[in-house]
This record gives sequence, C-alpha cells and structure tokens, in this order.
Amino acid sequence: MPAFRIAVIPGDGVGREVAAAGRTVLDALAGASRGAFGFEWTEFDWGCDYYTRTGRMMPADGLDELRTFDALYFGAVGWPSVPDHVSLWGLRLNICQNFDQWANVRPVRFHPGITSPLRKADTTPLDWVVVRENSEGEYVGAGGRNLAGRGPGSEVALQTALFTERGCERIMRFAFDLARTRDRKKVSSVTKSNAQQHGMVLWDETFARVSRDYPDVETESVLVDAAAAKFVLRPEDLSVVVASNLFADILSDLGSALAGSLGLAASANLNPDRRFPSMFEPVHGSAPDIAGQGVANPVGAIGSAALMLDHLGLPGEARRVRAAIDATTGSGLLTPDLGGKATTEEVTAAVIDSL
Ligand code: GGG
Repeated sequence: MPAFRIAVIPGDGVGREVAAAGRTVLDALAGASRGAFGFEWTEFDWGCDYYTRTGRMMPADGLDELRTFDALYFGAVGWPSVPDHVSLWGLRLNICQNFDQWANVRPVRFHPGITSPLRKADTTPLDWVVVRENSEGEYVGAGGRNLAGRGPGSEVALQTALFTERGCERIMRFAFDLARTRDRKKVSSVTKSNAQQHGMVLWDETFARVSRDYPDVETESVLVDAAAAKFVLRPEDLSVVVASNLFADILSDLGSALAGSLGLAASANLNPDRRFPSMFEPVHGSAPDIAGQGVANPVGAIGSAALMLDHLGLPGEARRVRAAIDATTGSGLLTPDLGGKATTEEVTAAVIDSL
C-alpha cells in the first residue's frame, strides 16, 4: 500500500483545529480505500508557542526535516504574543520561499447552501481560481529601516518589490495552462502599471508576450482597483485571475468573502518543478477571537486536503472530497461564520459521512 508521508504543521489558533479536521477526513478516505493508499503523518509543533519557548518559529534545521516529505499540510500562523511579521516570516514564508513554492493556487468555490453577499451568485454559476505569484513581488523582503538616530519622527523605511521576468513568466504560464483545463478559458492579469511604471510594466509586457503562446485562451489586463470592483460587479466574467503576491492575497480574500466566508477558502503553495515538497493550507489565519472554541470552519482546510490529493495523483479522491463538502453545506450544516451553529467536529463528521 503506498503511504504518503505528510508533514503536518498545525501552527497557531484555529490552525490546530482545522488541520486536525483535514487529517481526519483524509484518514477516513484512506481507511475506505481498502489498502489502495494511506497517510503517514508526522506532526511538528512549530508556531508562536514554540517561539515563546525557543525564540524561533521553527528550528534552524527545520527545512531539512521537511525536505523529504511527499507534501506539507499547514494550519495557520499568527498569535498576539508574537509580532505578525516575525511569525509570518519565521514559519510560513520561510517554508514557501525556501522551497520555491512559487505558485499559490487559491480556488474560490461557491458552495450549495451558502448565501453569498453577491446577489448575482443566486442566478449565475461562479467559479474562480486566483493564481498568486508566491516567491517575489511585494513579499521579497527587500528593504530596511534607518535614520531613527536622527530623533523621534525621523525614521525611514524602504519596502522594495522585486519583479523578475522569469518569475512573472512562470506564474503566467502556470495560469494559462490552468485556464486550458477549465470550461471558461480565460486569464485576467491584475496590474497597476499606470502608477507602478517599473515592476508592473514588466509584468504587463511579460503577460502580453506569454499570451501569444496561448491563442486559444481569452485574456484581459485589469488594474487592481478595477479588478476589485469587477469581482463584485461582473463576477461572471472571471475564470483564472493571475496577480502579484500582494494583489492576489487581497483579491483572493475578497473572492472568498464573496463566496460567503474566508473559512471556505482552500489553497496550495506549489513547487511545480517538484524539487521541494508543496504545502497545502486554508487561506485563513489563526483567528485568535474564536480559537479553542471548536467552531472554526473546517471547509477551507478540508478543501486544501483535496488539493493535496490532486497533487499526490489522486484526482478522483479529490473530487469525492469536494463533493462531500458540497453535500454538507447543501444540507444546511454550517459553522457560525456562515450563520449556522454547527461545530468544527460536526461539519467534519458530516463530510466523512457523505464520503
Ligand atoms: N493559513 C494561512 C495563514 O496562516 N496565513 C497567515 C497570514 O497572515 N498570511 C499572510 C499572507 O500570506 O500574505
């Protein structure tokens, strides 16, 4: 029986609750496979508590520990006891950047039984994938702070974005290849080249060049502010949306809020070359306000487990998990973020029942 070796990093807050939910679903799936496949989980207690104990979000040799796994399954990072930039850079970004997980795939699915704040969603089938450039752009970490010594109010900070032609091209080709697998073959590129005349003009020029290799795929280039409006006003005109690290982070949150809740959104941080393990996680953070109450929405984490199944070569099983999620939301069993009263455990059990 092939047993996939998965490293689990539940992280902080509700990350622990939803990662446990996703694991339970995958174990149930494996149990029902009559030996066709299994999962061998290794859990790592890295995160903000670990930081309080050790002064680090993960051990110095943590990446070496992760390197040989088939995939990484992540919960969430962040807790009020640690500055957010320390926890994010110390764990999630440390892994994503060093394992060159340059494509962050964030599907936005509209599930049955969930009321979207978009009136159009009642009558129009909506289904998007936001493809986030996950290795450079605004998250490259270049810059610094200086001149505080001149006295109060004098400090300066530089936060520099880095766009490479190679980085733009690979994420755009990824988006086009993905668009070719979908009913609506369209890629919308998100830009801000009217104001950002260096990086974003390189982004636009690369998009125009790459698009010539995909004549069968419809394209458009949309300013990020107009793109935000379009998600609300013309959602039916979107299919695959490719954007820089920061823009895609914001737009995918907008997208999942329009689908009903951030708790629904799944994501895959992919190293498409497979030189390093890829990492699967719900889009949401650690949600300290509801952590420990057992009411976090597990759908984003379970949907991320389905993306992991796709990556491991089990697309049929991934489809079954997504269908089980839809059957559960369609039955009206919803967590409080969606206006329901169900617990994390109840929703997870219903997904497993449906499987
Ligand atoms: N599960 C995703 C997560 O923990 N995200 C934390 C976060 O603050 N991410 C910011 C970002 O990725 O831009």
